[in-house]
Amino acid sequence: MLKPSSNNFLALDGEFCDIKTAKFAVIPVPYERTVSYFGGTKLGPSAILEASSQVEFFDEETKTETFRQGIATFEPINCEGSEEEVFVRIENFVKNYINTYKQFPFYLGGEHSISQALIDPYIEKYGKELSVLHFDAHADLRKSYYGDERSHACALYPASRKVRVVQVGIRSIGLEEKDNVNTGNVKTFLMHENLDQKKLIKEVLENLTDTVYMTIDVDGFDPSVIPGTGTPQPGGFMWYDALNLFREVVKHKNIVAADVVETAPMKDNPISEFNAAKLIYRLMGYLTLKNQEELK
Ligand SMILES: [Mn+2]
Repeated sequence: MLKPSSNNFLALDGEFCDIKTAKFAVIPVPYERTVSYFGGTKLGPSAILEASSQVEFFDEETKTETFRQGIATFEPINCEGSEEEVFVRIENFVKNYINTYKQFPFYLGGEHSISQALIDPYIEKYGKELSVLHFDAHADLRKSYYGDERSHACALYPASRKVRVVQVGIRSIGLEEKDNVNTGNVKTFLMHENLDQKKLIKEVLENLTDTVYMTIDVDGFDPSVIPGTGTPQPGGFMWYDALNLFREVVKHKNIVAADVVETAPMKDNPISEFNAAKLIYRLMGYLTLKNQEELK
């Protein structure tokens, strides 16, 4: 279950993807069950890994060769079986991972519902010290959707009952979840009300606790940045605005894990998976500079 993969992030091999020395781990979770619009998110992790072979080793913004920190890629978590079985399997994997490995993990989806199983073990570990930065077009705060509490439309509901959830990029809310927005543990920054990026970043930092799990639904980006996704929405984050936000969050908070979900590869157009791979590598760059106390 935990053996290193052959389809490695950045196509690394040898010492740079050795699990014993790596600073980062990439863990594919190719789960797709409850998509309501475009399918294909189960192909997201493998497409991101393949596209990552085209990302330059030298990162032009952080001016680092982050891969030298070591990036271990895991075999995909087995997502075959009943919903219940798969969720238990993912959760057990994460619990085991937390107890066994020190590498910062990037979990690759797959549809967003997996975040329920990914986040829970971190809540168990950190309790109310943990907050979740939720980057998404959708609030994902329905208690259930078409009778399913593990729908992608419910991804953040369970976490929001337990810990602080700070939502950014939100521009689609269902009537049945509107009362779950901006109440209790949930702070929701609606996209159209928060176009002043400096102000938004300041308020996001104020609303997060010091220990943060980041869940990044790629539809938080504008579809011109990442068009290949399960349920696209217009008017999302542009590339540099999102990076500015993520850089400041990494700089000021202790990030414990991240997931990047909902990439659905398009035929003959690899831009979505390539941009997701570049985003992950950039985040690794920020985390590396932060560890070296050089993040500006
Ligand atoms: Mn979404």
